Amino acid sequence: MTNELDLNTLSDDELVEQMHDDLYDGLKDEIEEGVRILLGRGWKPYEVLTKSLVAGMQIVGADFRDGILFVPEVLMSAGAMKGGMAILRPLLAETGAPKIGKMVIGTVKGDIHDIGKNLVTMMLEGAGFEVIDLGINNAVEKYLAAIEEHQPDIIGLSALLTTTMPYMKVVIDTLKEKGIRSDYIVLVGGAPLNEAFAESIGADAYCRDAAVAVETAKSFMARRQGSILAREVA
Ligand code: B1M
Repeated sequence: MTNELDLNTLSDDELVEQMHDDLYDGLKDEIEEGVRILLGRGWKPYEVLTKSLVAGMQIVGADFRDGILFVPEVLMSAGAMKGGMAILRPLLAETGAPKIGKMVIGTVKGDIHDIGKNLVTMMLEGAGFEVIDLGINNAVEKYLAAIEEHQPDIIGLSALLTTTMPYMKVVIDTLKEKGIRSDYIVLVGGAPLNEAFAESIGADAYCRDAAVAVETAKSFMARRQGSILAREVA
């Protein structure tokens, strides 16, 4: 029982292992405390995120897949994960650098998974992007309205279900129909996707995880800014 255990007395490795258990058990308070302790011991926010929270969620994911955990339990884990992420978010976003690009991101229609998308948002903000997060279950009209309002450089689409990933094509096809597809970089991500799928629906790139999303967004922005400069010089 975690409430009988002083997390402060654990070594780093023991604490991370305990946090995996606490995430599994959906213990939000304990997860928040664990995050604070690791930060207090000098861990970098990104390390805390990946080693304690993301790794712990992978264990939850495997047991959900195998029918050992069910939706209510996974929701508790997700709530605990979000508690930890809320502490890390401002720390990951702490950068005085000017914004290097703007992204509109959202989970597509029919899909309510948002942990991965939130992580991508946090990491992009930390890398200096301005991110407009549309949340979950977004119909194409929501993306279009946000594009018009915010004029982003990048559109990010997230889907965690094999049944919702085809909706990404609906979004991209609509951009094509409106003649605005080439105005934006479209990045897609989510556990069931792969590069071949991204290519088949006409996305610019598939991002395996949040770190890849940051690298991909940066490299597309560099290319985009390069071509804008080239146009101005010509
Ligand atoms: Co859901 N669920 N779920 N679920 N759930 C999965 C996805 C599933 C694989 C579980 C399983 O069976 N193993 C399975 C999908 C199977 C399939 O489609 N083939 C599944 C199912 C079936 C369902 C329901 C249908 C269950 C039911 O009701 N019977 C239901 C669907 C509801 C709906 O959406 N309409 C459902 C519900 C839920 C909960 C609500 C309980 C909860 C979501 C809570 C929340 O998000 N707020 C939940 C969870 C938590 C999961 C698992 C366990 C974990 C997902 C997660 O958060 N992973 C998941 C199993 C799994 O993926 N192993 C599962 C951690 C996260 C950090 O990783 O999301 O992959 P991920 O994000 C990564 C990358 O993918 C990438 O970067 C992220 C960070 O590194 N990325 C992007 C993601 N989006 C990106 C966007 C980008 C770039 C990169 O844009 C540029």
